[in-house]
Amino acid sequence: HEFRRAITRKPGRSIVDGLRAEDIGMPDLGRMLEDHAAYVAALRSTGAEVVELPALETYPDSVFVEDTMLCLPKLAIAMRPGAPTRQGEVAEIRPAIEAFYGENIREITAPGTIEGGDILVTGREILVGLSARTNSEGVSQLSDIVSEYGYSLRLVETPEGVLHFKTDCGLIDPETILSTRRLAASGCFEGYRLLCTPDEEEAASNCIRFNNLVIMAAGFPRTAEMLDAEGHEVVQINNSECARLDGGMSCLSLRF
Ligand code: CIR
Repeated sequence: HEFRRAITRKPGRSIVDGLRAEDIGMPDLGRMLEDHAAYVAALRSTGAEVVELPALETYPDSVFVEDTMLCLPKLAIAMRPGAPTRQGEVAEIRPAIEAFYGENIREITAPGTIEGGDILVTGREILVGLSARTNSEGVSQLSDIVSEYGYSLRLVETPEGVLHFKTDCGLIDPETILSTRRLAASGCFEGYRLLCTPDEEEAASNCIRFNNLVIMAAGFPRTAEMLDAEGHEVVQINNSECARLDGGMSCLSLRF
């Protein structure tokens, strides 16, 4: 599957107010901007068009655009974030989505909640993890929408204490998934080719396949080596600042 475009949003000064499960220090905007630029450059290097939206100070977590929309080839679905401080991000990104999808946009409505970080689209189905941000009403609305387009959706569990389903996994190719051992242990990837992150490198699992590249967070040499040995062209991007806000490689873009 070829991605022709991606949408990102620059981080702003308000990132210091971003949500986080645990305080491991304040994110530094200068460093985050540098990392963000490297990420955008990696996406662009594949020949894709990348739309970079301006920073949105009203929404501290708005750099994590993935949570606001699900972009499938024929339609986009506006999410309804479970984090109340993030719900307004959806209206803000909508015009950028309309520019590509026109009328082909559907939406999740109250009391449903769902965030893109809980959704993994593989070569054969859509996996959605229930989490503190994604409830069963949100999943059932999404299931109704995508089934009209011939997709099958499967409900899975996000490990306890983990923000999103995809915090712990990423798609390497249509049939291969990189996952933490704790998530794989749930059995949710049965039937797929599974690669597991080595101990202490769990945070590397939230990687993305984008055209010819696998883009992963820097600082996980054994995972990088494993992917390299599998024949992938691996790009490593510093993720220290986003990690302070529980964000990773997938959250930073919408890819379609
Ligand atoms: C949040 O808690 O919503 C943000 N600080 C991090 C969102 C990360 N998004 C993602 O994994 N898709």
